[in-house]
Amino acid sequence: MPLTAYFNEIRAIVDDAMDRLVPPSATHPAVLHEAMRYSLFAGGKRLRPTLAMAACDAVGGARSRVVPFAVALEAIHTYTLIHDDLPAMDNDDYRRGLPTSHKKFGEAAAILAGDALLTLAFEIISNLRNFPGVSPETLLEVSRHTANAVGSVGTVGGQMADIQMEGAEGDMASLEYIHIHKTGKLIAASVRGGALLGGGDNDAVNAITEYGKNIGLAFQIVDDILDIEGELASLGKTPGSDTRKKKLTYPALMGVAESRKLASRLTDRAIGHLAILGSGGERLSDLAKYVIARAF
Ligand code: GRG
Repeated sequence: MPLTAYFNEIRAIVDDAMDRLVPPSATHPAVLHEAMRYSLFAGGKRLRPTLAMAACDAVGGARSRVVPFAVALEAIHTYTLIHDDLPAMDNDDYRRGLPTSHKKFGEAAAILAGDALLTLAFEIISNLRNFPGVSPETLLEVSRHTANAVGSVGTVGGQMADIQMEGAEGDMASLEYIHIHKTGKLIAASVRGGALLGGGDNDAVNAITEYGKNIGLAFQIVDDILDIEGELASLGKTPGSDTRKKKLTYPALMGVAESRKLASRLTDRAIGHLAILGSGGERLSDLAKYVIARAF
């Protein structure tokens, strides 16, 4: 099956589960639930859910064991985007081709929609009934690891460092810290969680985690490049915002050509970690290639 068809298949499964697991728009207070659903269903790529499902596929796990986790990942990712777009952070007007949450619903509702999505994600992950065939120990470990990946030593820490470094001189170590934490950790947690829930053994889970760390960083480097070279129509957000905000990025530090080479090296390294999975790792390998070739 071509990768686009795979993305579409996963999107349909995840969107259907999301519709069931997220309270309906009319639930009181309606503006909050409308805002949560507005951003969730605004047309994201579903990259993290797809990676989690592909990791589960790679270890031969039943997909039913990972679908609610995939929904939770998208809820977490969507909360980071809503909060990142706020006036106190990146102050962006467009996301996924639509007005940002605070532009449509106001700042208070946007903050609370983000808070509610993050909380809902862990409500979903910690409900054993959502994960048929998964042991409580495995679920607890996935929950702990995911929380760690998105907290103060993960995504939130990366975002704080990113804000602190705006307009500053910056060096490679700070840049690597920001990108690994802001973006890479959630991507790595997506594949690790998918492999664990799919019942992968230690070697497979560790190999897939290393794969995730490498594509996580490659993904953010490509995002930096797209901010320079991308088009508004395909990105769904205004390009050039990193430069305007004097963000510390790979192209700013090493130029676009070297950044591309680095993303490519990281992708090769990621694919190298899949060797122990044999043909089971092919889909993850295709996804790694997609990460560096993507245009949005
Ligand atoms: C607010 C705690 C907090 C964290 C924000 C992820 C993040 C940290 C900020 C988003 C800013 C940004 C553009 C980061 C680059 C990487 C990234 C997460 C891009 C968007 O992810 P995609 O391309 O988006 O998967 P879609 O819309 O397709 O889901």
